[in-house]
Parts: sequence; structure tokens; C-alpha cells
Amino acid sequence: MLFAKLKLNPYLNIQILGSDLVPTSDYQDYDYIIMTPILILGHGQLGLMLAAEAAKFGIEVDRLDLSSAERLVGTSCRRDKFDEQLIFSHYGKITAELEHLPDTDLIHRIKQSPNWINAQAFTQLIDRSDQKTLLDKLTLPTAPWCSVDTVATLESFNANHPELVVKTTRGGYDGRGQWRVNKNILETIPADQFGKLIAESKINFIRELSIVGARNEQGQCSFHPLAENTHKDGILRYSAVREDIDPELQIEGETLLSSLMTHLNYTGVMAVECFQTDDGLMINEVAPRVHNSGHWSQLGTVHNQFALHMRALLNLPLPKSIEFRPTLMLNLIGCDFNPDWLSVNHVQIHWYGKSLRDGRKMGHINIDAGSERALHDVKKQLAPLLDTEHKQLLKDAVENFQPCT
Ligand code: AIR
Repeated sequence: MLFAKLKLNPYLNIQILGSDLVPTSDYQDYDYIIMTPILILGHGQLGLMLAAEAAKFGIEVDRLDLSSAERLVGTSCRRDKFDEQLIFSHYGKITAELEHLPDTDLIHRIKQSPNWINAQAFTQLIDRSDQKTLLDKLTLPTAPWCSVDTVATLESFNANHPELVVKTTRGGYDGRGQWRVNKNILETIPADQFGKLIAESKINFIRELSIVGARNEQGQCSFHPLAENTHKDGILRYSAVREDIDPELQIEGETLLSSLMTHLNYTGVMAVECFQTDDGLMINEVAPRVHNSGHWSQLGTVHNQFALHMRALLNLPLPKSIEFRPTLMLNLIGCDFNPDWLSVNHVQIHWYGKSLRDGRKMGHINIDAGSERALHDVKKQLAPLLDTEHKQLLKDAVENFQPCT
């Protein structure tokens, strides 16, 4: 059998098939991998990819639509209203695919459940001012910042920091809930946001890097290599993972991430977005979940971030070291699906099945960047199938990439 039965939950004498409860004894002839069912809060692309990966382990996993409190079974779009008690009695682990959970009674009850993992991390990281306070407390490098209650506070911080990034303390991602501020454009921030903002000094970075790592209950950790990220309008457009990563920078990234995960007694995958400066890495943001900049790992390593999250949740062993191939990941933003993409060599297409909206992450393309030839072929075959904007991004990504072979 592939996996040890490490964690037993109260429901373990029951094997769940669909929504019927069937005593395990009926199935004793089978060499089942019996692991506790997992509920993912959120049903976006990250939840979908987590569920798909869990299915490969034979783990039962369902997703919860947080706006309607409906369950989506496994990776399907099939929804059901289910007895709330099942959330607490059936699922041995409850995890989340987005950090900004709605302020509902159901979420409050879930947060009281012992099966809700990472309660500490969600308490201390979700609000951006709490997150920055924690980073300061742990003396982890981060941009100078302040809480912004009034225009006067912002102006006085602005006097010492000419360029600012102002962010809502909660919610907001992919460029939403963020304002670039200098002395002339303070008024761009809506008045009703004051009291719910932080201001950060804008950092002149060399590049943006992120690191994804996993930690299990026993404190065992695994890390992916640093990914270099390119954003446009606050949205990640592409990530590049190179073979020749500076080992000192990698260790720096792992040290930052492991000190956070250890402090929070964290289980699962966490991601840290950093700025590389002349003085080393500086933390931009921390996400207690799988992360867009880790999607390359679906192609570039056998231990992708979704698998690591599931393994860590179930306290299964994590890989001691992670081998990887140079990989590029191109986000597909606000565009339609093109089936011709599937005919391109050296790429893996991921499509999230969401309705089209401007600026919305619709899918991504992982590109094998392990050889000049692969990159050349991809540019030649894929570029004509993309719209002008994505074509330019692909061209930039490929041209800036130096494969070592
Ligand atoms: N997500 C969560 N935090 C940041 C991101 N990008 C993912 C989650 C969430 C989905 O984006 O998977 O459910 C929401 O996408 P959208 O396009 O509906 O905003």
C-alpha cells in the first residue's frame, strides 16, 4: 500500500461513497487507502485544483461555495444543500482555498471546529495590518508601513515615504483594493476606506520572487524553488522557475517561510511573495494557501503544490528534497478558451471553467522551459494562437528566460 494510515478520525470505520454511508466492513477485501474526507472552503480554481489532486490520492474531497453554502461534490459542478452537521461530523479536515472568508455565522461555527486547520494562521495573517505586525514581531524583513485611519495619517507617512502602495486590510486581490499613491493623487482613495487601510512604502526591487512550502503536523517541511514573477496592473501574468537559482537566496526564502510556518504551527502549503533588493529578500505578502505563483509545479516537479498541501494536511510524509525542471507559467487573463492550444507541444493547459470577465484569471499554461528547443517550439506554435496581449507576454517570458541546457 502506498500510504500509511497516519491519522484516524472518528468517522474512519465508515467509507463514504457518494453521499451514502457504507460500513467499511463491506469493503474489507479491498486494500483501501482510507484517509479522512476533506472539505475545502471556496470553489474557485485553487479549490478545483486541490480537489483534482486529492482525487489522485484516493482522498474524498468536497468544496463549499461560501456565498450559497452549497457543497460541490469533488471536482464536479454538482451542487447540493447539505446538513450543516455533516461539515463537522464527516470531514476530518477543513481547509481553505482563499483567505478572505466571508463574515457569516457558518464560517464562525467552522472556525470553532477542531477540524478547521490553521486557525492561528487565519487569525494572524488575514488582516494585512495583523500580518505586518507579525512580520515585525518576528523581525522578518518587510516594507515600512502604517495603519491608515485618516488622510492626515496618510499624509504624514507620505512625507517620509514619497511613493506608497495603499491596500485594504481585508479582501482585495489581483490588483483590487490597492492604490499607488504619491503626493498628487492622495484623493484617489475613496473616503469610506479610511480605517480599513494600510500604507506601505514602495520598494525599488530588483525582481519579485515567491516561495511555496509545505509543513506537516510533525513539523517536517518541503520547499519549492523560488519562482520569479511578473505582474501587470497588480495581477500575476507569468512566473519563471530557472535551474540556476542562487542557493543563498533560496535558503533565505526557505528560512523566512519556515520561521512563519513554525511560529504559526502551520499545516499545509503557505506562500510568501518577496521583493529581491540589494539587501536580500523582503516579504511583500504571505498567503496561507496554495498560490498562483506555484502553478508551474504541476508540470515542473512531481511534487506539485496541490499534492503537497494534501499530504501535509493528512500528516503524510513530505519529500525530503524536490527535483524540478525549468518551467514557465503564463496566466490566461480575461480571454476565451482556444482548443487549438491543446495541439501545442511542451505545454500543459489548465482551464478553470469560469465565466468570462475582464481581468479574471481564466486558466494558465505551463510551459516546459527545459531546453532552447522546447522554448523555441512553444513560441512558434503557441504565439499565433494567443491574442495580442498574451502573445506579447509569452514573447517577453520566453525571451527573458535563459535555459541552462
Ligand atoms: N484566489 C484566492 N485568492 C486569490 C485567488 N486568485 C482564487 C481562489 C478563489 C478564486 O481565485 O481559487 O476562489 C476566485 O476567482 P474569481 O475569478 O471568482 O475572483
